[in-house]
Amino acid sequence: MTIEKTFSIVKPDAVKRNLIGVIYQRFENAGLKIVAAKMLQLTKIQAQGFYAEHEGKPFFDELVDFMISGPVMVQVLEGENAIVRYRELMGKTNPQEAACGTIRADFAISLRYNSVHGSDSPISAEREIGYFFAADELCPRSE
Ligand code: IDP
Repeated sequence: MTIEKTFSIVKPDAVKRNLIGVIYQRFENAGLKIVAAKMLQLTKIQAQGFYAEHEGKPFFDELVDFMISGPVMVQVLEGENAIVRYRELMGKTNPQEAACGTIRADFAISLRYNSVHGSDSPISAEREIGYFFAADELCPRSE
């Protein structure tokens, strides 16, 4: 059994539509524990740095503009195989390709306005958690 931590964002389109609670419910129903969380208004520099791997792609500037268009919720989720399991719970990037019952199939508006982010690998999870949280902001939940 591998207990992992993964990084998650409830993106501005979902925060604007008052979907924080229902999306958090999906995390908890799936057995993922929230071990850190906060609401943030990202700066342009923060959003550009977070999505640095996409710099130069045609959708980069609009992605950054979207991510700073309103507050986001950032959180760390913990659980068995949390990284892959949370990616499955979110569904594919494009909601039209996302499996029924996934967060993106149920709530996303479009490929860009797709409601949630989740780390895609252990290396990304470590980088992304560290990008937004200090180590002492994570609460152990071993119960
Ligand atoms: P992911 O969020 O499923 O990991 P990535 O490929 O890392 O997907 O893309 C990051 C984000 O950029 C997506 O979640 C989506 O909001 C946006 N995005 C990705 N590809 C496109 C595109 O082709 N057009 C518009 N936005 C895109």
